[in-house]
Amino acid sequence: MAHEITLIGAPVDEGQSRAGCLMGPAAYRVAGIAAAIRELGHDVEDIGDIGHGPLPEVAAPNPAVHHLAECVGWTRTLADAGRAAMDRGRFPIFMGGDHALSMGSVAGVAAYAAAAGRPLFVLWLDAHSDFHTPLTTTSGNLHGTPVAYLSGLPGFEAFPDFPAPVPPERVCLYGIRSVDPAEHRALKAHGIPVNDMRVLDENGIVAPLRAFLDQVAAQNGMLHVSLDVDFLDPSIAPAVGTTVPGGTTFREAHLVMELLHESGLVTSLDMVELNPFLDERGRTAKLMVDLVGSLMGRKVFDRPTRSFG
Ligand code: B3U
Ligand code: MN
Ligand code: MN
Repeated sequence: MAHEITLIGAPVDEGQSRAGCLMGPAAYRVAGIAAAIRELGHDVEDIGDIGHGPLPEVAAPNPAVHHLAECVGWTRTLADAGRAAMDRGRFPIFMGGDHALSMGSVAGVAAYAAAAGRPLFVLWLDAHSDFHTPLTTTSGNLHGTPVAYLSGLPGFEAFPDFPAPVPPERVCLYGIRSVDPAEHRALKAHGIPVNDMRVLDENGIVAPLRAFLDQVAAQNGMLHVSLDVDFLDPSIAPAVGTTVPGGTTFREAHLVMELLHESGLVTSLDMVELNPFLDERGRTAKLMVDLVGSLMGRKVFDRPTRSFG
């Protein structure tokens, strides 16, 4: 199926403490993201980079939290941009930018899904669970909080109310290998299944994902995919501020993307945490673009595929 893709540049750098993610959208353009998707038969428009808009007056609920006003601003503008793209029947790709951008991207997609009367599912491809709240974070980096925000947890009073919080059984954390103690407690209390590397090593990279995709298909759901660069092993994707060893291999990552394509279920995508300042001759940006190619249908050989649902 041909998609109508809208590239949304989201140069968010305020959700963490290492400057450079703001160069992400430019790096993806230089790596040829639009042409790579167009080559696969999809329509592509690039609406350029958006900003965080006017800064609201907000008080941080915890002194460690920094750039709260900017992150709230980004959440508003990205939610509006995502919703607007989907209202036009398009498939938004949010080119980050750090992972704080997903508070906005998922809020926009969730607002659209609620209006369309369809359940939203979220696949979080990440080394981290990103399940802090502004109350529990000790680093103060809000890129560690979007899963808690989209789950409707308290502590996000400075942010717009999340439209229709995503229930735990519709969230799939995948590739996880770094969870802070407060996140661990909150994940257990809230009941979000955690596909950490223990689960993926034992079951393989395919089976747990298929099980989740079967759920999405059975409920005629929409599926937002949030791809953090650190889902990948740092040896193949060095351009990220928070490297965690033991990530997915080149082949596993492509297989995940191919499976997602085959499912036909994905309706929006984030590409987050690329820090081009830390890259080696653009290899991480190129790999991320290649992975999007697999998600959009690039394959070595065409063969009948298994259906979902
Ligand atoms: N959980 C830690 C580390 C972290 C989360 N996301 C990233 N790093 N990229 C924190 O700071 O919240
Ligand atoms: Mn993340
Ligand atoms: Mn991460």
